[in-house]
Amino acid sequence: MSRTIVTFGTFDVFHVGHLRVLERAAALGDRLVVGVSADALNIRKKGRAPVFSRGERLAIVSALRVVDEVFVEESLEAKRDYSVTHGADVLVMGDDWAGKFDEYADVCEVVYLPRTPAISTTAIIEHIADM
Ligand code: C2G
Repeated sequence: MSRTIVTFGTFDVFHVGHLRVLERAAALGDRLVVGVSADALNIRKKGRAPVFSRGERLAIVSALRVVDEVFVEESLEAKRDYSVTHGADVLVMGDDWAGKFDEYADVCEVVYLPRTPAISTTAIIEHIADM
């Protein structure tokens, strides 16, 4: 039987840390579905609008070879519904979220993958601003 992996993120200013987590998530199953955060959700999470719009971030993530399907994540709290609707066998997140989604372990397996060190959207924005 095929195994569906679901993961979430903003994926703003797409970088190699994003690519690695999606590649490692995809390797855990047969089909990778990615919930890309709405702009309003990113403002709530990070206190600023994303650099790239939702449409641009969806276009980038959906073009990746390892990604089978994308949808818009409107709310952090709707993970149970999203996981069930998209048939998740495994919910994968980077370990900056470790422990935060354990409550969904009754609908699917919950796995936290180690983050790629020393790269983040915020660091890239600050680096470019300093150039
Ligand atoms: N990531 C990573 N290594 C990095 C940076 C990010 O592995 N150096 C991972 C994060 O852990 C996350 C994914 O890449 O699993 C997307 O990161 P963000 O775009 O920062 O996602 P975030 O805004 O944390 O949104 O519902 C959960 C949220 O929507 C997650």
